[in-house]
Amino acid sequence: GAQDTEVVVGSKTFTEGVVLGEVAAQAARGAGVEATHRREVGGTRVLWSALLRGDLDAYPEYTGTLAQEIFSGEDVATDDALAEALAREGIRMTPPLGFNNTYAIGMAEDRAEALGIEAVSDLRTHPDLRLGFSNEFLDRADGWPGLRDAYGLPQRDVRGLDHDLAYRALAAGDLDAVDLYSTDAEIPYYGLRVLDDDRAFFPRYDAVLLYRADLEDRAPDAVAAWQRLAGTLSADSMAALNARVKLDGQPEAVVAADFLRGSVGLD
Ligand code: PBE
Repeated sequence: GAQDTEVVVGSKTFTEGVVLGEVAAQAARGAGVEATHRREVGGTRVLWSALLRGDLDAYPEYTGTLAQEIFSGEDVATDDALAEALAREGIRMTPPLGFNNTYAIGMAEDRAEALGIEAVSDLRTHPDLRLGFSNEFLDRADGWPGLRDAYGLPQRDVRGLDHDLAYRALAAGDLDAVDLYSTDAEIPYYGLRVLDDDRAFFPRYDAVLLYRADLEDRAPDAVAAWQRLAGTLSADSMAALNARVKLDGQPEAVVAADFLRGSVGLD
């Protein structure tokens, strides 16, 4: 029957992605649908391809990432246009979960203060700064190449690194600026300065769940459970979940279960 199917949820290789993948898998189980979570499958393009192939049935994604990285060059300026572009690929998205996790540029507070840097455009007059970016940010059009062009940034000392290492490199003074994900727990923990994106380069990155349209027949109860997650997470509450994993060392599955119990009344 329709509910005999097993739903396979994937997640990208970063904390929030894994937490949201757990939330999606557990919400499906709560609706009586068997679900597995393949954690940390890779980056955006790997997850997207796996979803199109049917290796995955669902994964957490961000509207700005879809617009800039998956459908770049297409007119997907509104969420409706984006939903239409997805539908042409046999993919659906939930309404936004409720928060924007944007890229941002961050510096250690004392270093930024000493150099008088408050906005991304202030970086133009500091060509010798050492920049470190997560590998995907280094390549994406909505990452370093686009940011550099939009602001006319002169830095040449730019390296790629694992996102988790960026915070330690900032704290140790080995790097001057890195890309942040705005719901990262480390931003308040390290008291980082988030530079003002004064040319409004970054789009919104509203978190959504993507899923294959065929799930509407195969596992309608899972789809209904995911739709109910719309609007249940603010940026602050997402950052708090990320903090429990990254700063307190709690397993993503426990954090996700607590969220579902508290916020959407599932058991
Ligand atoms: N983001 C910030 C990235 C990673 C975190 C949401 C823009 C993304 O997964 O697309």
